[in-house]
Amino acid sequence: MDPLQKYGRLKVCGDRLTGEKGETVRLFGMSTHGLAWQPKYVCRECFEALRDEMGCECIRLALYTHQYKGYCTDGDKEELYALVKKGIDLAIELGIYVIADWHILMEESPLTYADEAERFFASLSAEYPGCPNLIYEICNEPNGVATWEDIKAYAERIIPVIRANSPEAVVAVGTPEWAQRCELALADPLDFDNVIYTLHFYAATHGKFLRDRAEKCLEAGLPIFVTECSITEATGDGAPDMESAAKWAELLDLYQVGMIGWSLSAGFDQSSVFKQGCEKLSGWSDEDLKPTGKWFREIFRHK
Ligand code: IDC
Repeated sequence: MDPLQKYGRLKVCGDRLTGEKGETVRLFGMSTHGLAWQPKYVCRECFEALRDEMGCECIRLALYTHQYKGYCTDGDKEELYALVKKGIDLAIELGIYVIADWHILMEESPLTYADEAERFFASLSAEYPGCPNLIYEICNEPNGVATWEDIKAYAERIIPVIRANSPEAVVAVGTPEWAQRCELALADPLDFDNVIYTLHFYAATHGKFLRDRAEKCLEAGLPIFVTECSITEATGDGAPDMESAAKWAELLDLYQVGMIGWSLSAGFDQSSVFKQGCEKLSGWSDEDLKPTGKWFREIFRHK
C-alpha cells in the first residue's frame, strides 16, 4: 500500500495533520536541494528509491525564488516550472505526498515576489485541482525585515488563490527568522482551515531555546510541520550534533510532528545526504551516505 492509499486526503485537525480516517499522520521525507542546482534527483528512479529504500512518504520540491537561477530572477522559468510539475507527476504516480516549496530566502520577505507567487500558485493549483498529494508551502523562510504581519498579508493573498482551485489543500506557512518564530503564529494565527505552520531546525545551531519554543507552541495546540531540517549547523555544513539531533527527534515523536530532511545532494557540505561524488539515484549503501543521510534513513525506516 502506498502512502496515499494509506492516509488519503490530508487535513489539519487541531494541532495534528490527519488522514482520511481522522488518524494522526506524520509525514517523513526528503527535500530536494535547489531544483535549478540539482535537477537530476527529480526522476522516477530516485523518487521510487526514496519511497522504498529510505522510507520517504513525502518529497519537498525546493524552488528557489531569488538565488542562483532563481525562479523570479535569472532562472529559466519554463524549465523550472516543468521540473516542479515533473516532481508532482512522479509523486502522484508513486502515491507519495509532495510539497511545492516557494523557497524564499535572500530576499527576506515573501512580499518581495508576491505577484510572481500569486501567478505561480494560481497556475499550479489550476493544473492540479483538488490533488490530494500536493501540499503548498508558500514561503520557505521569511527572515530579516519580514514581520509576521507581512507574512500574514502575503498568506491572505496567496491562500485564496490556491483554494479557488483546491478548496481543501493543506497550506504550510513559514514564520519570521527562518521559520523559527512559531509563537507569533500562535498569538495571531491565520484565519483559514487546513493551515499548518512550519518550523525549521539545524540541530548543531538550534538547541534547547528553539525546542522549548516549539514545545510551548505544540503544547498550546499549534499545528506544526518541520518541512526542513538537518543535524548540521544552519550554514548547511559543520559537524552534526547527534545529541541535539536525538533531542529533536524525541520532541517530534512526543508531539507526532512530521519531518523533512535537507537535502538531496552529493555536495561537499554535511547537510548533503549523499557523499561527495556519489552518482547513484537509487540503491544507496551505508558507504554512499553521509551521517546526515544515515540519520534520516534510520528514522524514516523505523517510524
Ligand atoms: C543552503 C544550501 C547551500 C546553498 C545555500 C544558498 O545547503 O548549498 O548554497 O542554501 O543560500 C536554510 C535554507 C536552505 C539552506 C539551508 C542550509 O532554507 O536554503 O540551503 N538552510 O544553509 N535554512 C536554514 C539552513
